[in-house]
Amino acid sequence: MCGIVGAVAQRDVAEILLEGLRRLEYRGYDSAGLAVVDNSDELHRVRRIGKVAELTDAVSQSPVHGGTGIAHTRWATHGEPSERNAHPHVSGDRFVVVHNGIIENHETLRALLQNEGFEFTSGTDTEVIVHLVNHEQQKGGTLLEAVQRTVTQLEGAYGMVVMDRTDSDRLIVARSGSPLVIGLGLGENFIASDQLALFPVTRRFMYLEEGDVAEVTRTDVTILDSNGHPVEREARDSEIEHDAGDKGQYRHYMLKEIHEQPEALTNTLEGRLGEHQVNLSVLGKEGQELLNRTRAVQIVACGTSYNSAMVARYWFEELAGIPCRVEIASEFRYRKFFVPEDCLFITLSQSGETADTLAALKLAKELGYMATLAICNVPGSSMVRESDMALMTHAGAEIGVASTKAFTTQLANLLLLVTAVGRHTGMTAEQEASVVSALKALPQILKSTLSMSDDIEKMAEAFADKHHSLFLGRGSQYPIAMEGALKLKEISYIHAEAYAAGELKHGPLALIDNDMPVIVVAPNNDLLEKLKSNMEEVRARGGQLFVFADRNASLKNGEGVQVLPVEASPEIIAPIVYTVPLQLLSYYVAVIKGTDVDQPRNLAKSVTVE
Ligand code: HGA
Repeated sequence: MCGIVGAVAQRDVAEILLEGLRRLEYRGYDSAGLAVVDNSDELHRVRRIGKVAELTDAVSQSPVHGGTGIAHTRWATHGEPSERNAHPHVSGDRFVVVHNGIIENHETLRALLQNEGFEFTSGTDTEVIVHLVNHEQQKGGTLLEAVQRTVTQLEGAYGMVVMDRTDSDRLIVARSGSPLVIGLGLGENFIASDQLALFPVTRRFMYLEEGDVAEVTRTDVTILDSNGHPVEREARDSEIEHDAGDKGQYRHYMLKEIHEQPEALTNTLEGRLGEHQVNLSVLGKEGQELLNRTRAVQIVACGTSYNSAMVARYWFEELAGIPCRVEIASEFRYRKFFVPEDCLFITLSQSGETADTLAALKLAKELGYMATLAICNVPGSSMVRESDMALMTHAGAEIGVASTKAFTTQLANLLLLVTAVGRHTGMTAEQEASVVSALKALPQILKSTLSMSDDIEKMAEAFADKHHSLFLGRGSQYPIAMEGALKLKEISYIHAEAYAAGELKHGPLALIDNDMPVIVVAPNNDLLEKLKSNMEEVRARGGQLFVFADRNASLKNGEGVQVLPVEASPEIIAPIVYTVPLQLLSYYVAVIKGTDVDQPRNLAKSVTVE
């Protein structure tokens, strides 16, 4: 969330900053701004409400020149989206700050600073930082020292960059709870909240650790750890193979990413499937030994990742026969937890920077779980670095705010993991071989499933004027119904609820009328007959059913029932397969409704605030 870009260079940096913001825009897009210091030490700040395009227009109308600058695209947490609240914030026409995170003690600090005579011009928590830096600098010393003293007074989370108009040879950066990377160039250096922002200028990065404060000049990077001691942070070439690029033939990133799933799944499974066995040697010998020892699992995640964890719960208990608990990260981090013996703690996150999940991971390490494992899409992310082991999803950069390929690749990795654990807890070699063969077939099945696209586009028309909807599933398809409902809410703004189909009669049936579409995921499994009864309950009350059913399930269109046949698939991978039509449905409903599919209102990607 919130994108930060900074540059210290000899050349003009405004274009680099704007391009960086465009690349980060999916993380926050209610307003944007930049500030650049020119050769005469003049500060030029431009801020605009709305998207980065508004800022780009403003800069192209009155260009800004200068080799040192910082920029930000905002997802408001404190203070409404407006020009006055857009970053960068300035103090005394000299100090300039962009910030990602939340300063929790901002009210106390604001009162203190106002007493000292500082005038606030925004409603943000961020503005306290810049006045505090100003206040500390007045006590003397370097800007780096002023920032060090500043951060000791901050409670909450921050990734920040500080610039001094009168000394534009350097930028000071600090991180605690919000990611920042330093991009290394030749005679120029850069900063960003995500390496993606800097790919046009460098592929070499240094990742700051929690509590680090650093000084970045054109030629040097000096880093101090949380105790103020100088530290070296390794410089690494980015492992992200290809740039997210553009949307290609697709109208939206989301549609592109939905269609990339067969390839993403192929990549995620590459090297991890033997002839009849799962191969997780990527975790190393020690990692595999930890899986041998695992006798219980705790998964913590948020949003879409939580839904994939919920599918894994069915898998762990059914296939591996071990207890699996799943908890929303923002709940886990604030409640007391019982830690079973030999319990593996798993976090799931596309970005690896999800603030609540990271906090839960830290807590888990203190609580004494046997080991921690992250399933994540971004190499080098905080979650990957802070976990004992990581399984990368290799889905490629996901730009659409509504997660698609990150979800299905997480599921595939979870199934690999269930199998690698399960073979030590009672799963037979035949069961393992059938998981392996199902996973091998998966990319091709997904390809066939994508060919439902045109039919789903037609089906979507029935949703354009609806305000509410219900999604139903049973067993491991219940979390898929949850994910379908989440997708529809996120991008079409239609209220959607998911229920385990057996729950209908305990309340939600009261909502059914012909204005409430009911979407059902109906693979051909043991629960199909039960599900058919649940559908009858809806039909008998005038509900409109839209059913995604296995083409062999002999479900037919009829009065109030529209059936879309789905490619047959082995039951174990059916949750992954049925996700795809639900993604397409929410996509086409959103397109018909004319919403901003890739950047839906009020949301942002990579939730780095609590
Ligand atoms: N709290 C700051 C920054 C918000 C943020 O980091 N969002 O992801 C603000 O509201 O401006």
